[in-house]
Amino acid sequence: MKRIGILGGSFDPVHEGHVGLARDALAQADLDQVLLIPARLQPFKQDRMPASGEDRMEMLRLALAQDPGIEPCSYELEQEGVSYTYRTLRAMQERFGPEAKICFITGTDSILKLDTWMNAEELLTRYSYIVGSRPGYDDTELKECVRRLEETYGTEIRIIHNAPFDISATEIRERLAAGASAEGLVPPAVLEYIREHGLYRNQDLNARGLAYIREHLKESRLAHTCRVADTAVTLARRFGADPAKAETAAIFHDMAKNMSAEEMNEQIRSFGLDEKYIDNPNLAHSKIARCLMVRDFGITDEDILNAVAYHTTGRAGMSLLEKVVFLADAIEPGRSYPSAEEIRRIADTDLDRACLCMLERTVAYLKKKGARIDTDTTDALAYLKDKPILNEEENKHA
Ligand code: DGI
Ligand code: FE
Ligand code: FE
Repeated sequence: MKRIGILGGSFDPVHEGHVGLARDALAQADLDQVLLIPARLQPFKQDRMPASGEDRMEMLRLALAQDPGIEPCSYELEQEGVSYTYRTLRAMQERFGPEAKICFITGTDSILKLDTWMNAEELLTRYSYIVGSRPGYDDTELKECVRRLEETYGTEIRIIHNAPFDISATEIRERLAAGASAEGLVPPAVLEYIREHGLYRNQDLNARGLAYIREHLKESRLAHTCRVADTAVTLARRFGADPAKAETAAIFHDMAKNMSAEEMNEQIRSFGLDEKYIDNPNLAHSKIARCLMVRDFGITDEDILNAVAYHTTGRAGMSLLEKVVFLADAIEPGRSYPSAEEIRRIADTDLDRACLCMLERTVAYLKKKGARIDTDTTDALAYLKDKPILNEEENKHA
């Protein structure tokens, strides 16, 4: 009978504790294979911005490259909504067939609470469990629990020895955000990936931004913001902008969007912004956001600030990051205006042309509505039109 070990978690990021547990389970519990399954994390339901599913998968691949028999599995990332262990285990049973034994790998704390999980009886009767116990740890409570579960449900539970790993992913993220070393805690290839992609670098700031927008934005606007952040990171990587800056700018870009018109006007006056933004919330929200980012969040990075301030209009001479955020806002997957698909297609290869196409569309739309077109919009349009067509390599360094 094939025995498959399943280890779930956020893996944000995967660390030596996870890898060690998977190795110990493979070596000590007669397993043929171990799968590490990252959970779907709902951004905006959490108090921080998690790394994307693709990044967490990639970090797992890097961490497990030297371990035949241990692999990441994207099953939960591909599902809609919240993940439940019983659903994942059902799916794994289906994948490996009725002859396979699905063995859920867990820590001591989880097994003690297993009978409070959703569909606990199904979990306890159909699957086996592998519990990592630290050497020297007082496991009387664990043994008593194992005995009770075996007696009540006939569950097979194996206790394996697992070297203590005293650091959590939370502490690792905090170290990385503080610029401290996480060497020895995270596999070297994963550390390199984190550094190269700027993961966790702005996490404190992003978490503060997240808390603000969760309080000030409507549900649908939050969802939009989340999609813009994802899209901005993707575009940043595609065109060589800084993905961490793109993500931060995206989180903040619409922070003032749901302010009442009166409050916007008040803010425009108190920040000394141009009077032309009075009674023009479509343009004002970007400018107010910039001021709030400086005053209330201490953000000084001009590129991030400009990416937010010009996300609605663009401007002449706009930077790579400004284009990325402008375009991400325009083509995030929730946008469904007529030319959205066409602009997405252009954005696969050509950042400037995609921005240009979006600006042309906006101008046409505003003309039809009889709305006043801002000079920044017209300037951005003229700028991108006159720009010689750059090839992709040049575009990266423009
Ligand atoms: O805030 P979002 O809805 O995510 O998107 P946005 O900030 O890009 O645009 C908000 C609105 O602003 C949108 O309906 C188009 C409009 N807009 C864009 N450029 C101009 C503009 N409105 C005026 N009046 N003038 C512009 O130049
Ligand atoms: Fe906006
Ligand atoms: Fe937006």
